[in-house]
Amino acid sequence: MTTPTFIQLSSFSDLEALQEKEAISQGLLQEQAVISPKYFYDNLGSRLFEAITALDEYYPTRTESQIFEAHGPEIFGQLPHDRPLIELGAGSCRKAERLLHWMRPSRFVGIEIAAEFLQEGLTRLSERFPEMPLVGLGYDFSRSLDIPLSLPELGTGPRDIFYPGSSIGNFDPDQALKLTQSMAALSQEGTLVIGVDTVKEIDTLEAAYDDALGVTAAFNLNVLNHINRVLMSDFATQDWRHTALFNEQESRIEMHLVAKRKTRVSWPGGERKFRENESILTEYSYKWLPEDFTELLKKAGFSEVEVWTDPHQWFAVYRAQVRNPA
Ligand code: AVJ
Repeated sequence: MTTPTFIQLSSFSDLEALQEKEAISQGLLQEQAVISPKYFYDNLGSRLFEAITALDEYYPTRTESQIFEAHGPEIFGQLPHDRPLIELGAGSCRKAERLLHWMRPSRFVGIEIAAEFLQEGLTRLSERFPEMPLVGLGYDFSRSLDIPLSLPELGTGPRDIFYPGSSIGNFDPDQALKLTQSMAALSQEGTLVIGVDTVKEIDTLEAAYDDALGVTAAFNLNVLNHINRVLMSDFATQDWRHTALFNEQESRIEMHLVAKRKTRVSWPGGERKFRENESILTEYSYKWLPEDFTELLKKAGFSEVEVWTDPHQWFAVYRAQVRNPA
């Protein structure tokens, strides 16, 4: 059995650690306070997210799996077997586990910000697929969308890229264009398979982000615990409540933490007072009409865009090639 190779790319220098705290504190001091959604994914947060994906209300993961189950061989079966497959935001590698039944890449590379979580997933994967070379990269690609192309562990091109789960929803349309452009560069004329949530009934959308058990509320509130550890701040989770609303104009879910009462939060070098009902924006989750996302992929340099969806059109999976300059 091959042991997974693991590389931590974001091993912070002291300067970077300082810049990170500075960025968080700037976010908290804006008129509309913000915390980046990447801070959801500490170890507990990653587990809470897994729990979210098991909720009745949270249709995206389940629906995407249905699409893969129904069309997996068609989507992945024709991909050449001699290429590396790179998954962005591989998490616990559960999707990769399914996918490796339909295709045999020359190696599997998982990139994930929650490094510990990824390592666990890769270990499980190595038991199921002992012959497959496995690489884990602990890397936060929200810091820089320019993934280091020349890294030997990524293998040589063309490479196939897998970005499921509508993780691209955290990026606004401009950022999403830049990200898909850097995916085109990373793939070096390979194939991209990407899962993206669609626009649908408001009630369905809002229930998915505000479930009856309160798992999403816990996931949202837990960001404060993570920030407390990174920034040494003194957020008290009991002073905050979760909200999630669909902004139709912008086609995105907006998640906030709302102050239940007047509160003051302090950290070394700063403080912020919040009025009752003042909020912190923690996440945007954009929803895309298939025709608009197809357009975005074409703008980013992809061609031959194909789309698969479920009977309700609640989720969409796109496969696209990087256009070969004739
Ligand atoms: C991981 C960004 C795809 O937007 O649906 C789930 C995160 N937030 N519930 C999403 C999330 C609240 C999720 N993504």
